[in-house]
Amino acid sequence: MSWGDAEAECQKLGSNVHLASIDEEGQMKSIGTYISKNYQIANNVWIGLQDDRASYTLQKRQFIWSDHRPVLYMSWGPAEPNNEGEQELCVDLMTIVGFQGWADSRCEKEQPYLCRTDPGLPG
Ligand SMILES: [Ca+2]
Repeated sequence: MSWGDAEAECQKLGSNVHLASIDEEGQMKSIGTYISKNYQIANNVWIGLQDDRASYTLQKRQFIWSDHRPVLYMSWGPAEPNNEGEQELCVDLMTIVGFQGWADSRCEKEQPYLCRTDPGLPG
């Protein structure tokens, strides 16, 4: 489904659930390995990173996580983010690099998604 629909689906799972944020390289590797081993997915997979449109008007791209965590780490795939057609405001895990590199993509793209939950956080 689209990035927006995927984020809404994650939120239905609980008050602390959003599309996945990724904090560091070890976590990225675990996630990429997990998806590759357990799923046959030809599409990219949505995560919670999105272009902050407000700052985009300032000609400076800034990415934010839908769960409001600080952006501590990024793992762009080859030639990404390229903002093709100036319409790629959402971020996914690239299937061609084993889900370990990120791409900016059009938010309307229909594709699988990954949620993240933190039961320890207050709602
Ligand atoms: Ca792109």
